[in-house]
Amino acid sequence: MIRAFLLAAVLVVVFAAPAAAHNVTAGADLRIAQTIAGAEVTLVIKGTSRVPGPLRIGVVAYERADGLPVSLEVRSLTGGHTVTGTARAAAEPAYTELRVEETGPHQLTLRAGSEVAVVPFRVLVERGSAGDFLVYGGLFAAGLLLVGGLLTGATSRRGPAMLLSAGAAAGVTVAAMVVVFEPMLPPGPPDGAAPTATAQPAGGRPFAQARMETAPARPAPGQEFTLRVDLTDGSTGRPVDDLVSHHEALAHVVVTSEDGRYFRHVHPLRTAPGRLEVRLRADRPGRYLAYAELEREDSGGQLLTGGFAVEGEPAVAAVEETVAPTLRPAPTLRPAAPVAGRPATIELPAEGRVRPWLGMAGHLIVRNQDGSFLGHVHEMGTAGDRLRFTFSFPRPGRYLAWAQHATDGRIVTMPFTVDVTGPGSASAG
Ligand SMILES: [Cu+2]
Repeated sequence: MIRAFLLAAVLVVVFAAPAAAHNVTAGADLRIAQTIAGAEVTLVIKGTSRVPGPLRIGVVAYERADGLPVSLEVRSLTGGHTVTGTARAAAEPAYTELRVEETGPHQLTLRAGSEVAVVPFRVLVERGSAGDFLVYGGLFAAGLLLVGGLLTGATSRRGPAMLLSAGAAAGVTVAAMVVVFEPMLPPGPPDGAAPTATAQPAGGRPFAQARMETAPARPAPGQEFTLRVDLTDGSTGRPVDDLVSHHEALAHVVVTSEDGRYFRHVHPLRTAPGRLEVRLRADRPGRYLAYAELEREDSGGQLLTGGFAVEGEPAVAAVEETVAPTLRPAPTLRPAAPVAGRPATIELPAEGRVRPWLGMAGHLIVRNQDGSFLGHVHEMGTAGDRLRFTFSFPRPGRYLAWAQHATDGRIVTMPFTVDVTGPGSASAG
């Protein structure tokens, strides 16, 4: 009987579905960076433990976003129940409470300025685990049997009293065993989880294929345009709509001009299934390179590339872009002449108080001159007002690099170049 019970419990946990992508659970908040209305924000949906109950949603301001009004709409995709509210972006946002009626798939529609993003997510609530059931069940049964044993013992019927006490001991043993072994077992699926996929391709889902284009097709300098990334599944050709939040965003898009004077690190909005869009402006004509870093559920991270051209006379604002980089101190490199294929340390002072952004203190993005290589690493956890990165440049040559961190109301971008020597050449040390 007990063995059957334990076996059933083990089967329940072994066949439990793995946790899915955009989940709002009791333990974890869902954080998604968005570039919207010319501002950089992070949408936060707080984890919830009670459904029906309030879902708390806030908008953290990072750049040109303080006080930005955002309208919110949460809709249940199973019941259709819809609630609306408003939020204001702030460094420490006040959370808007929207009541959800059920667990399962939902979508959040976010509107700011003239832009709209639709973020799919799941509301999950942890069920009591099979282990909890066994612990409480075991203790409850033990308690009943013990009382029974004492009562029968008191009426001096030895045989039945022994039997009941033995049962009580077994109940306590089951409970104790579960307490000891349960931490080693994976938790069961929470309420509202996606049903386990039956036909999962072996080795995970294929990588997404991207088509990157701009609207209008030939943006003019100084004119706002939309960079659109359409993602399709390589095998089925259908839109890819299963991106997982990866470093707190559905996709990280880096756009640079060929010469590296233009740099944007943005977080496009999901505007339709498989479609990501971000509004940009470039002040100089020329060729631009775009990279999208994203992760498909059950597939791993990938880097997609594309490009577009800006045509026409340079816009007036183009002047300011070239001034800023020359004012910054050069970073400290160790070794002073980095060698291809070996780790180099890059250290530079932060500008102001460092606020975590995208889950990290600092980000370093590195591109080679022709744009065929793009690397991205994170700050090493240096205390104080310095940022330190370790990066292994793949080949000799000149690299364009941008170190980024968030501070109060602003994202600081520090561009610099690094010359990397081959392993054979003498190091200037
Ligand atoms: Cu990013």
